[in-house]
Amino acid sequence: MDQMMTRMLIALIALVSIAPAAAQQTQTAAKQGPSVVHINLHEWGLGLDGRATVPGNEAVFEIRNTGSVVHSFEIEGKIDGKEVEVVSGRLQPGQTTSFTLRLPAGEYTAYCPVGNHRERGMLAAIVFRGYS
Ligand SMILES: [Cu+2]
Repeated sequence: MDQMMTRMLIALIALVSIAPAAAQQTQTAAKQGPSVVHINLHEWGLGLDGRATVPGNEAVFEIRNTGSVVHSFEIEGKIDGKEVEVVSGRLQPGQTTSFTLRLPAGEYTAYCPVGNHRERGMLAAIVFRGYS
């Protein structure tokens, strides 16, 4: 076996032995406790790039107002046809808050309910996948 072949073989063995361990680790991590979703309220966005995915049913929303005006964080959606909503309350610039939500799998809408901030871009979809 030439040197090149030996090196490729070693690399291949390394890949095969690492891959199952990494997959297992990810699965374990996903099933341990809630996910953390960082919300960065600012003019004009939530810091989520328009969308966030929660792998399970539970998420801790860590919310910070990094903007220069008052903002708030609201998440709403439908559970069994009923409208539900959770609101953080108004946050001054620099203020933080957090809450934990346990929700059925589905797509929810997050936005800032202050003034016309939602229309200006402080809006994102939050998808709870639920473990399946
Ligand atoms: Cu706002």
